[in-house]
Amino acid sequence: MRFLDVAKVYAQSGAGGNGCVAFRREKFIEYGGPYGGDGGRGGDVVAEAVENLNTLIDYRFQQHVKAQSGQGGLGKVMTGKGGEDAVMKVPVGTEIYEEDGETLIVDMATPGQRFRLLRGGNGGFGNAHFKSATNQAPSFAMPGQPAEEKIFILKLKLIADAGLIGMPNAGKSTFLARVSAARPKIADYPFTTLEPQLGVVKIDESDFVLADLPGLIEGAHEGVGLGDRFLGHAERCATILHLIDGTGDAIGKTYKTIRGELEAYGEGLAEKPEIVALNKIDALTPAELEKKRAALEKACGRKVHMISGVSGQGVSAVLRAMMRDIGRRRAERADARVRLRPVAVPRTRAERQTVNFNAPIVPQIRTEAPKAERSKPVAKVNPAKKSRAMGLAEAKAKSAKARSEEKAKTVIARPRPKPKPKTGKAKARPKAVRHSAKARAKKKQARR
Ligand SMILES: Nc1nc2c(ncn2[C@@H]2O[C@H](COP(=O)(O)OP(=O)(O)OP(=O)(O)O)[C@@H](O)[C@H]2O)c(=O)[nH]1
Ligand SMILES: [Mg+2]
Repeated sequence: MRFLDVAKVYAQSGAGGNGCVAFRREKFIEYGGPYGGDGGRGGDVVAEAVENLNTLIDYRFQQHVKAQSGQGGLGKVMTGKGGEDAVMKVPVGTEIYEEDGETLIVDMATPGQRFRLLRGGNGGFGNAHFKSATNQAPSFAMPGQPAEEKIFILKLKLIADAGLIGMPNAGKSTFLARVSAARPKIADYPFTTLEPQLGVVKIDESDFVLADLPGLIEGAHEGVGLGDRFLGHAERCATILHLIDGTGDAIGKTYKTIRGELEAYGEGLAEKPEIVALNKIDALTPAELEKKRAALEKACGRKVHMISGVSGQGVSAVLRAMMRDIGRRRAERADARVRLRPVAVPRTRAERQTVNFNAPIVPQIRTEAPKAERSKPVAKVNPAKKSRAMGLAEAKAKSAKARSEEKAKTVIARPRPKPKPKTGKAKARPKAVRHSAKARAKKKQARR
């Protein structure tokens, strides 16, 4: 299948169905009244990101996408059928732009993501909708809303973790074939690779997606060679592996040319983590190797990996360095996802009253003094009065102690009477004595 990363699509949503003008005509039902139904809704145009696609080639052959219109309303107050939505399936990583190609509408970066691009028209109201006390037989209905239409530009930016960049013939495709199961075309002429190739790399129990991008040459940002349009695929990468052909001349200049192209492209590519590797070391003598390494390290100002895509020398160390950058970015994204996770705020009364029985039981930590202690207010004592008060209190305590000792001496504790064992028959309560009126009056007199 051919790779296509830019497509132009003409899309149209469905128009709403017209409302119906109808009157009820039935035997024995006089003044049946208005009976026309509403029109159906037109279908939307929806974009959906799907995982099993990796090119926009479908839109080379199908450039018009049209949703179904709604059916008109019918008699007997029947609403017309709604139109079917038109779903545009796009690969994950597709950006959808306005016709100008610069105003981004949506980035379809997550599998299964759906976005409504055009809204279908609403159906018009039928005449039954307009009946009222003052207009009992309306003979008009509303037309459906018209469809929307627009031109969209789709741009696919591959979701790769790492990108391979370099001059043509630097050995990028050979490297990809070495580290993954991908089988890109390899040949000793420039621009063998004409479109990006993807491969899954496995290293130390982890894996990542590596993209082999077509070669860049001086002036690529002005369209020389294949231009820089494939650099868009490196925009989402966590790291860039910059390969330099060790058998070539002017290593430092080659490095700076590619860096210049990345800077001219912009979009943050020049600021991305970069790993620099001198390739094809199997074809170099040790003296040449040292000379070229020194030249490259001077040009890039950092450590350079020495590798060979053919013999596999130094490849694992490069992959580990790439995995470190990728792992760092993955951790940052995971953090951001946690931070951006919406906090569930109860909105309805029923939600607020819901008890979460799954919540962990946290033991109550008492931070305040117990209630009994709190209830005793601590009286503020004047320091002058304090000694007197203390003296009084001491005297009081002493006298209380002396009294209790005296009591203990004089009072002989009597043993408590043992409770009598209960007999079978309960003791009858004394009956209330009812006094006569004369006796009560006498008692009242006595109280006075
Ligand atoms: N000796 C040697 N030759 C290599 C090595 N890697 C690649 N080559 C050769 O270099 C030539 C170009 O290799 P490719 O992998 O096609 O280079 P590329 O960077 O993909 O080139 P484009 O797709 O044209 O940009 C081929 O003839 C490879 O055999 C290497 O490590 N050692
Ligand atoms: Mg290639």
